[in-house]
Amino acid sequence: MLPLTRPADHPRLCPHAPAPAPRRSPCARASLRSRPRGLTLGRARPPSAGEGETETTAAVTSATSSGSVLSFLCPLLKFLGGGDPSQERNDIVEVTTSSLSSLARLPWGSSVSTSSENNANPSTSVPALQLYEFEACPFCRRVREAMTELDLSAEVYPCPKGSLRHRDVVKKIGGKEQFPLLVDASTGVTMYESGDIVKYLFKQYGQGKNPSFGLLESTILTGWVPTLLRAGRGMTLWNKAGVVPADKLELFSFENNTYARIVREALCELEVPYILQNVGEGSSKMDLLLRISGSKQVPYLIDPNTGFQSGDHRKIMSYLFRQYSISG
Ligand SMILES: N[C@@H](CCC(=O)N[C@@H](CS)C(=O)NCC(=O)O)C(=O)O
Repeated sequence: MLPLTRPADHPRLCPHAPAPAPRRSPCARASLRSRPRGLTLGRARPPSAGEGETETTAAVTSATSSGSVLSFLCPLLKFLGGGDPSQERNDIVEVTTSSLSSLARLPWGSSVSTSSENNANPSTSVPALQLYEFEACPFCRRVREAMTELDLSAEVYPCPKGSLRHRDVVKKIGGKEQFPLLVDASTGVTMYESGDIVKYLFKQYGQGKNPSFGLLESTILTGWVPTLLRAGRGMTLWNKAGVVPADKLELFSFENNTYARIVREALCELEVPYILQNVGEGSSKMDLLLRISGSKQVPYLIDPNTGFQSGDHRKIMSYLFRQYSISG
C-alpha cells in the first residue's frame, strides 16, 4: 500500500497554486521575457508550491541506506568530476560514457510498456505531472524510466545541488530536500520516495500493468552506474546558470537514450525547467515528433522563447550554455 496521507494541516501543498516568487541568488537572475517567441507545444505553468488548500497527499519518509551511499557519492563526484560543463567537450568521451550508461540500464526506460490516455493530445495539453529531480540521482532515474515505459510526459523542475529556485519549492511543498518529488496535479497527490512514486504511476496510469521486471530492484544494482560513468554530470548547478526562461522548453527524449541524457544533464546544470515528452519505442507521441522534426530521433529540443529547435545534441548543448548563462 502506498504511504499516502492527507495533510489537511499542510496549507502550502497546492498543485494548482502559483509558485512563490523565485528567490534571487547573489548573482541577479536575468529574464528572457522580452525575447521573441517561437513554436510552443506546451504552455509553461508555475511550480506548485504556492499558498492555498487542496486535496494533497504526501509521503515523507526517510531516505534509505542506499540514499546515504548517494549522499557520500554526490560530494565525491562533485569534487572529482564534472568540470565546467559549458566548455567544449570531447564528444567521443561524452558519447562513449553515455552509451555505457545506457548499456547499464538496458532493459529499462527505452520502450513503452503501456500507453496512457494521459498523453492523448500532448501537443495541446500541459502535463499534469511535475517532477522535481536531478539527472544524476539514481532514484530520480528510476522514476524517469517508469515515465518512459508509461509514455508519460511531465514538467521537469531540475534541482541540482546548489539550486535555489526549485529546491526552495520542494522544501515548501514537502518540507525537505529529497529527490525525486512528484506532484500529480490531476489527482492532488504529492509524494517522495522513488519506489512509491513508480508504484503510484503504474497504478494510476499503467492500465493494470506492474512495473517492468527488475525496474525497482535494479536501481540499487546499476542505477548508480550512469551517475559514476558520467562523473556526476547533471548533479550540480553551474556557477553561471541563472537565466530563467519565460516559457518552458520542450524536450523530446526517452530516459535511456545516449544523446538525450547529455542534453538533460545540461538542462539540469542550468536549472532550466522543461516539458519532458517521453517518446520511447512504441510511444503515442512518435507521430507528433515526426511531424515537428521530420524524424523519429531524440533528443529534439524546442525553445519557444527564441524559436530554437534542434535534434543535434552538440548544437543543443552549445545553444543552452550560451542562451542560459548569466554571462550571455
Ligand atoms: N529512498 C529515497 C532516496 C532518495 C535520495 O536519497 N535522494 C538523494 C539524491 S540521489 C537526495 O535527495 N539527496 C539530497 C540532496 O540532493 O540534497 C528514494 O528512493 O526516493
